[in-house]
Amino acid sequence: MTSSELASCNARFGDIRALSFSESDSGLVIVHVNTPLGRARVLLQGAQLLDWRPTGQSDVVWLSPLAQIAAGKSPRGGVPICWPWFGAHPSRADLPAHGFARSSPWELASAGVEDDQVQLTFCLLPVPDVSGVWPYRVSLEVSFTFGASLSIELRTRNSGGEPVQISEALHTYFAVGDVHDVRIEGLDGCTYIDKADGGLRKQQSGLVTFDGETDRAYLNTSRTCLLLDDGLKRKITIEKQGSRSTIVWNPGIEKSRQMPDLGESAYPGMVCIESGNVVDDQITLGPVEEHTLWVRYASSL
Ligand code: TA6
Repeated sequence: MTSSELASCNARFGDIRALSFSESDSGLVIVHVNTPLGRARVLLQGAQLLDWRPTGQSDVVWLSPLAQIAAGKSPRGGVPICWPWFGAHPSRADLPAHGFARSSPWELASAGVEDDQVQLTFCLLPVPDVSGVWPYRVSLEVSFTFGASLSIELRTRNSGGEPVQISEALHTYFAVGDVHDVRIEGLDGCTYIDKADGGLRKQQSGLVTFDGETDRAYLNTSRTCLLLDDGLKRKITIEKQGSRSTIVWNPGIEKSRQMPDLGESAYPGMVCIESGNVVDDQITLGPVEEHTLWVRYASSL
C-alpha cells in the first residue's frame, strides 16, 4: 500500500528536480524539498512538515531528535496540523488530541517550482470511521511555499448543507538556542488562557519569556509575532492572516521528562508559536463557505 504511494509520487512528480521521495523505516512516505533557497521534509501522513532550513542557516522549523515516525502518530516537531478541533475533544476524552488531520493519510495533489520556490499542495483523504465523530462534508487542503521564507496556507471548505464549527492551528515548533533565553514580541496586552495555571484568563504584559512550563492560548489577536533568539542570534518573524489565536507552548523540564519523544535534553531547543483559531475564536462555516488560515515565517540573522 505505502510502496504504491511512493511509486505514485515518483511517477507523478519524479521529474521535478527539487523534489525527491523516500520511505521511513515504518513505511511512510517523506517528500524532500531541496533548492538553492533551502531544504525541507514533509511527511505525507498528516501533511506534516517535519523540518525546514533556509540556506545559510540552521533549522528554523524543529524536529525532535527523539521523534518517532510511525503510522497513525504525529511525530514530535515540525508543523502538525491541528484540525478540526484543538486540544482535547470538547466532549469525548477517547478521541485524539488536536483532531484527526495530523495522524491521517493525505495525498500530494500538486507540486510546482518557480524561481527556485517550491509549492506543494496536499489534500486530506476521506477519513474512515470518522462519521460518528465528525459527520460533516468538509474538505481540507494545505499548501506550502518554500522560498527564502516559508508560507503555509490551510484551506477548509464546507461542502455540506449545514453550518460546521472548527478549531484549528498550525502547531509550529521553532528551533531556538535555549528557550530560557528567547523572547516573543507581539502579544503585549492580549488576553490569554493559561493552561499551565488551571485555565485562568490573564493579560500579557510586555514580552513573553520562559522560566517553566508555558502553555497559553492568546485570543483575539491577528498580530505578527517576533521570536527573538539571543542564543542563535536570529529573529523569526511570524505573520498570519485568517487567525485570531496565537498559542505559545514549551512543556518545561518536568513534563518533558515524561515525554519519550522530547526528554530533558531536547526541550530547551524548541518553542511552539502556533497560529490558529481556538476557544472563543473558533470558526463557524456556513454551507459552501471557505476559510483560509495563512502564515509566513521568515528568519534573519
Ligand atoms: O499547543 C499546546 C498544546 O495543546 C499543549 O497543551 C501540549 O500538550 C501540546 O499542545 C502538545 O500536544 P501533543 O498532543 O502533540 O502532545
